[in-house]
Formats: sequence, structure tokens, C-alpha cells
Amino acid sequence: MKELIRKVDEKLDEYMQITYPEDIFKAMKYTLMLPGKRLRPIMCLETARVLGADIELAFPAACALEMLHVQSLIHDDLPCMDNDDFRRGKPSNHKVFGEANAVLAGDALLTFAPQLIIEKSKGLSSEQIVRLLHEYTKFAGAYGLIAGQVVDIESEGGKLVKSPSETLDFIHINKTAVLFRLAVRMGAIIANASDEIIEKFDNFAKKFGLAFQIYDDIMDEISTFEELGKTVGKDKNSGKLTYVSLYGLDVAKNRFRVLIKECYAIIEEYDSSILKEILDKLNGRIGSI
Ligand code: GRG
Repeated sequence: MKELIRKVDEKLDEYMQITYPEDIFKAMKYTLMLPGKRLRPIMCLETARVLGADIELAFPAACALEMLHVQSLIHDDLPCMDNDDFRRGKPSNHKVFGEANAVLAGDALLTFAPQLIIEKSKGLSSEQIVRLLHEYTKFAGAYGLIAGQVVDIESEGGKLVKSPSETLDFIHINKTAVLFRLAVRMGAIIANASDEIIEKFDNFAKKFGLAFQIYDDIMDEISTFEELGKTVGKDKNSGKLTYVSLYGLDVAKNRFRVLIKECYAIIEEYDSSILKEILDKLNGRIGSI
């Protein structure tokens, strides 16, 4: 997996050239190139590979996913949203470049990502590229990521239109699982997989995304700044609706374990040491607490 992460980093650096006006490209590249886990690009590449595609075809989509993810992190850290001064162990984008440039850097990443898919996806058919762009726009917008963020903000302000558990599931599915779903769906489309296979991987990503967010909620309670690279304890201190605040630590851990077990079962039939390694890592961390 380390080698794949290195290759993703290399491609991100290659695709994101700094040109005039340099300030915006520097702001975009700052958070993008900080060391993240690169889970979404890795999942896209690995899904494409296990379903029979040459992974070289998947690098533009994989890097586009990381750009979309980084855009969401930059905007999430803004004072008008989660107001966090640190990301990936370093000062957040707006702390370094100012709020206006951080907003614009996010916007620029959001729009550069599909441009990259169109310009660099050599070897994919026009139909595949249109399908990738359709998935991207659907999952990034008000039917996905933005919907999750809006309901998260509303729930923090005490506005709950649905029950707490339905609200929490909606937030987790749309804020977190959505980009893992997009990752595997894009990988499967690149491999020209059938709708049935796409749905199978989608189901894996939904469960993985929920487990990942439960993990994130647990870590916010018990981890350290050094380990996470961002402020910890914020959810608890702000009275935020999380899996832990709603159900308690033990129920959260149990739900996490069930979801991860279901993830292993879905990918069992595929020869993917990387997807299994991702599950092992997440599982191992919760297993030890
Ligand atoms: C799409 C226009 C548009 C706006 C985005 C701000 C926003 C709307 C959404 C927020 C989404 C968000 C920040 C979700 C949190 C998901 C999460 C658990 C992130 C951490 O992911 P990791 O641990 O991070 O994979 P690294 O740094 O390793 O990549």
C-alpha cells in the first residue's frame, strides 16, 4: 500500500502545477500535499485493479477524488463551518492563506478535479468519462456531500427534522461514506463492471464509510492531537450529534465491529490484499482499545 500511496502523491504533484496566479495554486497544493492517508484514491485504484482494469487508467479519477476530499476538508475547517485551526498536523488552509484564498482554493479544487478527469483519462471511452463526471457531480453536490454538511450544521444548532438516529445516519452516509462510495463506483466504471458489481462495491463502501465515521467519532473522544493531526474532543465539547454521544462508546464499538465484519464478507471473493489491509488497520486500532 505504501508504494501506491507514493505513486498517488507523485501524480498529485504532477497534475497540480503551480502557475500564475501562484497564490491560488499554492493554497490548493498546500493541503493537498500534506500527508493524508489517501484512502479514497487507493480504494478507487484497487477497485479498478481487482475488477480487471489497468490501474494507470484510474489515476486521474483517483487524484480527482483526493482533490474533492481536500476541498471538503479546507471548507470544513473555515470559521463559518467547523472552525478548526489544524488539519493533517499543520495549520489549516485559512490560517496560512487567509479565508478568501481558502474558500477559493476549495472552489478551485472542486472544479479542477473534473477538468483533470476529462483531460487526463486517456484510454477511457467518452461514455465512461461522462459516467465518471455524472457520479462526481451527483455525489459532491446537494445530493451528497453538501447535503451531509448542511444537516450536520443544522443538527449542531439543534434543528432535527428527522429522529436523532435517522439524522445521524444521514450525516454519516452523506458526509463520509459518500466519497468512499464515489471511489469504488469510479473504479468499477473504469473497469467496465456490471451494475450488479458496482452495487456490490457500493454496499461495501457504504458500510466502510459508516464504520470509518464511527471510528472517527470514537477517536475524537479518546485520541490525541499528535495521533490525529487535528483538534480532538471538539465533538464532545460542542455537544455534537455523534455515534458516541447518541449510543455511548460500547454500542459504537460494537456497531463498528459488525460493519467491518460485513465489509470483509463482501470482498472475500476478491483477491484484494489492499482492501483487506485497510480493513485490518482500522479494525486493529479499535480492537486495541
Ligand atoms: C462539496 C462544495 C462542497 C462542499 C463540501 C465542507 C463540506 C461540504 C463537507 C465536509 C465533509 C467532511 C469534512 C467530512 C469529514 C469526513 C472525514 C472523516 C474526514 C477525514 O478523512 P481522513 O481521515 O483524512 O481520510 P486524511 O487527512 O487522512 O485524508
